[in-house]
Order: sequence, then structure tokens, then C-alpha cells
Amino acid sequence: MSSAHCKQRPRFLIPLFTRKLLKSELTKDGGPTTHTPALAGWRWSTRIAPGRKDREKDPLLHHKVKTFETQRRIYDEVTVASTVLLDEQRAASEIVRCVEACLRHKRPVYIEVPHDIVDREIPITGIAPAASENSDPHTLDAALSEILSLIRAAKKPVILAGVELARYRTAGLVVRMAERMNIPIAADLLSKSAVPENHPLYIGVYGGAMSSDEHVRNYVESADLVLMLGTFITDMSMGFYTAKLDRGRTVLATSERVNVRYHRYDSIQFRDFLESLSAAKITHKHFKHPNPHALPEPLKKTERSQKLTMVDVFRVLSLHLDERCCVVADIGDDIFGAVGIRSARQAQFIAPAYYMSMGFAVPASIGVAMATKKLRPYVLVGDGAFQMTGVEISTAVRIGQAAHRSRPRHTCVPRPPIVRSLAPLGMTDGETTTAPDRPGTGTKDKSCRARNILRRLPQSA
Ligand SMILES: Cc1ncc(C[n+]2csc(CCOP(=O)(O)OP(=O)(O)O)c2C)c(N)n1
Repeated sequence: MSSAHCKQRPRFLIPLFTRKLLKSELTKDGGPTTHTPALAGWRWSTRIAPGRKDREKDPLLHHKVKTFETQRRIYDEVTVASTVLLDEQRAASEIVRCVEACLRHKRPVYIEVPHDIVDREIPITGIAPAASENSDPHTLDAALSEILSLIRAAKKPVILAGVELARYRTAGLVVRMAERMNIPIAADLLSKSAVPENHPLYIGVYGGAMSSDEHVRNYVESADLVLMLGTFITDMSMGFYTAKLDRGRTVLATSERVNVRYHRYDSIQFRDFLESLSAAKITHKHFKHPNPHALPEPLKKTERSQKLTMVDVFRVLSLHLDERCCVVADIGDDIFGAVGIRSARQAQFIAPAYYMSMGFAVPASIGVAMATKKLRPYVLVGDGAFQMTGVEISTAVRIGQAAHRSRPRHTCVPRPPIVRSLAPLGMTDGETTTAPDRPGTGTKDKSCRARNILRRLPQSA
């Protein structure tokens, strides 16, 4: 799914004062738009932000761009709340305000801590609790009654599961609702793997011409009701304007609003909406899976001597995906090729599917491995993106996630990340295949390398 997947809990981000500002994770994965909860502050040289004394008379300090406010003002563009803790008396309430905004909106916030306030005791009394947000019961009832009559009348409904189901931890609720009503589930690219891809009701990734296969595209586009739950409409997820989703047969419910066909309902909390919807009594729908899950098959002997295609690479990869794996894809052929991965077991999937910024996958895999030791990241990265952040592999080695050659093998974590660049496979130009029939050419060399790499992977799961 979008880089969103493992970020339901806020992360801490401490870039170096202004220098790493626009290269930070906040901008790299479109956090402010796709809802990435994170707390950002900054450090200045070996210390954290310049102290209150440092700011007197506005001196020129290294790394300072224009004023001491510049960094916070820039971060205002990519966060939902920001503060500079210059006043001890208000520090606690400012921190609480920002953290609450982060948790509520699932978007990043910025807290700047001057180094000379870090070890001060701050008063923590009299902090006003955030006002709770409740759904307006009449609006909720009206929206539900309109939606339920649409679902009851629908002969061929489908759910388009969105990334917010993972953000708000409501995917299980929606899957249970789908099971009770027997409604199939597709995901959009941002939401790939938000619901388990091995579920019998799961039909694949829908994104117009960029759908994972024609079956899912036909199913969604011929459905008489598309329930888009927690879905963001973006150019990428809608297949660069090729998606055919007529508003007259869609419901779009997000944390921001609920749209039912041409009507818009505000003041509804997303969770309240999903809980009420899933509790409704609906007769079992008729559903025949258009493309039932099949176990990925190893390359046959004859295929292994033939030209290697992208499809082959992803097929072999699929053999290895189980509930302990997480595919982390970078931009380019990696993300588009990975759309079709539907492991018969489980495939967690993470990619910067909204912002599409190259250089995401290698560092992201470190985050995945840190977030949970249970998941082994499989990184898919092209040579271009690898050049941007591939050096981060050294971080994986330093923190013990991957083995360094000089270390004995057993010192690495049991399942180190697998970083597989497609470039050595001769896969840098889309569907290009290698050409084993041209001996002595560079392409032949790539072909040999590609096959050697594939040979090293076990061919069965
Ligand atoms: C930071 C950034 N720079 C440029 C782009 C535009 N862009 C998208 S895909 C791509 C090529 C990616 O090349 P590579 O990583 O080798 O992947 P592949 O050729 O396998 O698709 C470029 C330059 C981008 N998305 N992000």
C-alpha cells in the first residue's frame, strides 16, 4: 500500500536544521496529503534547535536560511500544526496541542525545541483537553439511510478499500462487513494490501488502465455500486484519469466527508460511519470471483532458458511472499510491476504511491524492519532510485539489520532485508527482456546475470 501502511503510529523525525528540510520524509511520501502521522523537530549541529539566547540580535548562524522562523514557516506547509517552544510556561500545552493534532488528523506536526529549554522543568497543570469530535446523529442517520438503500438495491456492489482503513485501524471492520454482505473488495494503488490480499473476497488492485488485471478493472467498472471507503482520489490511484467511476454509482467515505452519489454529508466521524454501516442488516449478495487466487508457479525448465521478463521476476518474487514478508517498492517499474503481485499467502506492500518520490524504498525498508522484527522487507528498486538512497544499506548494517561481509553470518537478524535492484536484471526499460541469443553483447551479460540471480532464489515457496 502507500507508504502509509506502517505509519498508524506517529514517528519522530529530526532532520538537521534547514539543510535536510525538503528532503525529509515528510515531503518524500506526501505525508501531509496522504496522512502520515509524524512529529518533526530539528537539530542544529550536534545540539538541537538554537537556544533562546542564540536568537538574540538575530545573528548569522550556520545552517540558518533567513530568520529563525524560516524553518517553522516552511514546515507549516507540510504539517497540520507547528510550534517553537520558546516559552516554558506554554510548552506543555503546545506539545499536547501538536500531538493531539497529529493523532487526530493522522498528519505530521512540527515541534521545535531550543536546546536551552530541553532540561527545564515545565509546568504541566491546566492543560485544556482537546474537544472531542462527535458525529452529528441526524447527518449520520441521513447518510446511512441513503447508502443502505443503495446497497440493498445493488446487484453487483464492490468495495474499493482505501488507505484510511489502515490509518484508522478499521480494515478488519470493513472486511467483516464484506463477509457478512458477501461483497467483493478491490484496493486502489495507495491502499494495496490495506486488506489481506489472500482473502477470498479480494479481487485485486483497481486503478483504471493501471489495474492489476483486466478482471478487476471490468468488475469495478461494471459494478452498479462502488463503495469507496477511506479512499483518496489521486491521479495515480485513478490510473492517470483512465478510471471510469461514475459519481452516480459511488459512495466515497473518508475521514473528511461522506459523499453519496451527488450528496455530501459533513460532520460524520469516519469510524462512527463504518461501525454503523457494518452493523446494518443486508441480505447476502451474489458474487462469483472473476479471477480466483492461484498459487504462483516456479519458472519451468523451458522458461528458464528463455528471455526473462518483468512478469517472470514478479512471479518468482511471489513464490517467496508469506505472512512474514513486506514488499517495499520504489518508483518506476518496481511499483507498477508490483501492482500485480497477489501472493496466495500474504503480501504486505509499501510504496510512496501518492507522491511518487524516487529513493524511498531502501530507507523505508529499514523503517519496516525497525517497526516490526516479524517482517522481512523485500526491496524493489531501480538503478536510478538506488543511486539516490542506496547508501542507506550501510545504516541497515550498522544497526544490525543486515549482515556485513566481515561479520559472521549469525550476527545478522534472522531475516535481513533483501534489496533486489531490477537494473542488473536488464529490466530498466519496462517490459524489456534480455537477449540470450546475442552472444558477446552487454545484453547477453545482463541476461546471464539475471538468470544467475534468479537461480540463487529458491524456485518454490
Ligand atoms: C526524486 C524524484 N526524481 C525524479 C522522479 C521522476 N522519475 C520517476 S520514475 C524515474 C526513473 C526511475 O528510474 P529507476 O529507479 O532506474 O527505475 P526504473 O528505470 O526501473 O523504472 C524518474 C526519474 C521522481 N519520481 N522522483
